[in-house]
Amino acid sequence: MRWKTLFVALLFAITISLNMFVFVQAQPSAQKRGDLPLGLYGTSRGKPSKPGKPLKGIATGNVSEPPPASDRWAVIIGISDYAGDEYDLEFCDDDALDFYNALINVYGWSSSHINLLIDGQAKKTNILGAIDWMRTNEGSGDEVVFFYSGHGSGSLRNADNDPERKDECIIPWEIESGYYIWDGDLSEEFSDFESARIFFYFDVATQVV
Ligand SMILES: [Ca+2]
Ligand SMILES: [Ca+2]
Ligand SMILES: [Ca+2]
Repeated sequence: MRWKTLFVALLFAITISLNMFVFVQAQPSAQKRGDLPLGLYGTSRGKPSKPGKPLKGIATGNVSEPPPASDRWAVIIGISDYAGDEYDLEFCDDDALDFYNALINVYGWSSSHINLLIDGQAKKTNILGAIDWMRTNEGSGDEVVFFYSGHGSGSLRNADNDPERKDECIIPWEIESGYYIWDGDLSEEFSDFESARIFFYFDVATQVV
């Protein structure tokens, strides 16, 4: 099995392996304007995580220096306005835009290396297409970032046919269950990336199915 080190951050940055996706779950009411995870290079503005026993599969520590901007690629997704009126959220689009602007203005990223999907742009096919775009461009020494702010869900029905009993998903703009992207799907999507430096950020308002 091929292992790579992945990094997830909400209020802190943690590292996980490809088949140990961790979804940080936040209620919509907890999503506040400006509550932006900036832990990419160890500069989180949020509370530090509590000391204690690390979660299984989680690595901790500082991340090495990033490659030059020409070798960094990102997909940033923020969905506040879902299809219909029932499941709309607040601030997920703002958080994605803040993150996009922070990468460019604070960390010197190139806008041409960032695929930004907001609200109706974040249909399932577009999200998967953006991952394909990143896979086509990235190389072994590159840095890859996947940022998602929106609805998520979980299932005990082995929704993705991976060995986990409990599975989690992100929910594209369509909101319907047939469009969910499960952790096993994401693991598969990223399994053949060459980069060993992949950051995942999930700021997820959880639903239960
Ligand atoms: Ca809507
Ligand atoms: Ca499973
Ligand atoms: Ca799974």
